[in-house]
Amino acid sequence: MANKDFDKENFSMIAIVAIVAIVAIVVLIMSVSAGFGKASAISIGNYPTQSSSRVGLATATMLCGDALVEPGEQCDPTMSGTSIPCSTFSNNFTGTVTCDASTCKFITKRCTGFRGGYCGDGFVEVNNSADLAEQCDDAIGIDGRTCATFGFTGEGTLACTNCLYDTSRCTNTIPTPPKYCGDGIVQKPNDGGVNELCEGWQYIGRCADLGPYTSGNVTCNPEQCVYDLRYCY
Ligand SMILES: [Ca+2]
Ligand SMILES: [Ca+2]
Repeated sequence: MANKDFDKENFSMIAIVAIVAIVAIVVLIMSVSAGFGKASAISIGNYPTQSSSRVGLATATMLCGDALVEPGEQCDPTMSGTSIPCSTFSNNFTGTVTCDASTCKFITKRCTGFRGGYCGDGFVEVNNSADLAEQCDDAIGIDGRTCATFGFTGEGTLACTNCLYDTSRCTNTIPTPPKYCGDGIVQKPNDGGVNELCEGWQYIGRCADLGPYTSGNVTCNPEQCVYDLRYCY
């Protein structure tokens, strides 16, 4: 009888432990699935917290702090020489302005120049009555400035929108990659003026098909990107 009670007690204990374990596993699986469903929130620099999917998009288009001045930005805080004269924005400004690390734009509020007024009054003010640090004035427009003023190397069009320079339509030229023997691409010619016939170690064909030979195989000379006939007989 005592044994039976003991078995019963043991059985109950085992059952409880098993149920608790199953519940724990189910809760764990549910929380992991929920985690996969949601983008994890992360923060980059001074950017507001954003989801990882947004970060992916930002990387593809524009990311402040990646050492590149991309369309929509005016500068990048990681780059040297991002301190520029305030006169870049208006002939009545003096002083220098640095790249704002959170926006990748210049904030002209610390320049010396006109104050007060409003956006569209024909004057560029370092701090207008709406507390906006103007970079340009909509009534004047870009006033001779171009995308190149902000270091863009492509063509594109600079705009003055709501008294701030808008570089979203500026572009950068993409540098042409060097062409050389060993880059895996057959070029005629490459940057060294060589008309490449092949790239890398590879079988080209039978010597007999390419010249006055009876045997042997033609391969590619990977260092010169020409056919290697040394083993043709
Ligand atoms: Ca103004
Ligand atoms: Ca090549």
